[in-house]
Amino acid sequence: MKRILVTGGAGFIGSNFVRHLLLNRPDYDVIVLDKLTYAGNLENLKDVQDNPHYQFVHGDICDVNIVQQTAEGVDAIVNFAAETHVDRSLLEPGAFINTDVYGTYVLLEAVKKLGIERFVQISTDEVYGSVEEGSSVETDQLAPRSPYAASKAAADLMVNAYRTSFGLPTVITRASNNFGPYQYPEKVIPLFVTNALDDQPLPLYGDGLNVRDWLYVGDHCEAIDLVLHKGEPGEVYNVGGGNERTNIELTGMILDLLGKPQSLIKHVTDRPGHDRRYSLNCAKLAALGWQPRHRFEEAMAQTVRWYVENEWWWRKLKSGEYADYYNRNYGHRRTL
Ligand code: NAD
Ligand code: TDX
Repeated sequence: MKRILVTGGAGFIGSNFVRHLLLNRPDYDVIVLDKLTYAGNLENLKDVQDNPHYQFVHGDICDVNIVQQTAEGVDAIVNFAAETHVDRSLLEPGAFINTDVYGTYVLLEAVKKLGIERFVQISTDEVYGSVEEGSSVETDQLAPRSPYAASKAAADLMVNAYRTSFGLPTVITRASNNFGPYQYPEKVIPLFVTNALDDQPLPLYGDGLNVRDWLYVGDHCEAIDLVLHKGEPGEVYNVGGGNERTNIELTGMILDLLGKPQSLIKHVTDRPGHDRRYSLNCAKLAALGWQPRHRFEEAMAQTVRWYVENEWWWRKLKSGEYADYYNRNYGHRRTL
């Protein structure tokens, strides 16, 4: 494999993965196809823009022509492109169905038509639904509960259908909550870090006892690299960090790392349909040779420091469209 198309490569995980590939696979050519939605940002890739092995194409994965043109001659596609924020999927689900479902179908058609060797679909633990006890295995039934999760689950089913019907060389990864540098400040960690830096309240949904499993983005990139090269066609691989924390624990940790008071926490009206817990069994990926290498406390300290030191990156994102979204999502919430 030499030429990799990374769709959605200007977003949070995609840009970290592009950097990972250029560093660890220096003979590869990496092409990014990205629509540059509110979440896509070329500044995420500023440090690699002059790398001769990197190329950026501005375009939509729902656009058949641009996808076919860009995918011509590539050995693999890794698809990160998606609408990704659960709260936005409650406000405007349409974009999620377009990009996450229809866009994935357009990519699968390109894989079929062009005979591309490998298609990796980046999916999520949210497709399993809320897991009150135990941990999800790859064969569990999908039970998505938000429009975002339902769109991602539909995409997973379409990927598997193309595998079954046409023998396409597909693999799916289902990761838990990622954290690290370049995450758009609507997601809980960068949102709470940047609010706290400005001494603004941290809007914690409900009782704050919902559990997420935190995965450092660098560990996720290593898992995707492994699955891209060694994953069995047709298989699904869970990718979890093994760091299950309640949101209130996570919030307390952020405030401690920043030396800010716990009084910044404001319990507000819960997210409708808020999944209580996600938990992944990752034995299948471990058997392929992957383990997360970063300790949660250290990776969190490093991540919080990154936002402290890179205000140039996030400050300008928190105005304009963001301010309007913030008002729509948080303006009506009551303090509990
Ligand atoms: P993100 O929102 O930061 O980035 C998404 C990127 O996709 C942006 O660059 C955006 O411009 C691009 N994009 C959106 N619609 C597009 C379209 N129609 N055509 C081309 N590009 C388009 O997302 P992220 O957090 O980096 O997530 C990447 C992938 O990983 C997603 O598929 C998501 O479902 C999955 N995932 C994310 C997490 C997480 O914790 N962030 C966990 C598990 C899985
Ligand atoms: O303001 C907030 N207050 C709050 O309490 C926000 C934004 C979130 N939360 C809670 C909700 C969740 O329990 O924090 C937890 C994490 O929320 P998000 O950062 O919105 O992530 P989540 O909904 O868990 O989904 C994320 O992980 C799985 C990503 O956004 C998805 O793209 C990924 O698939």
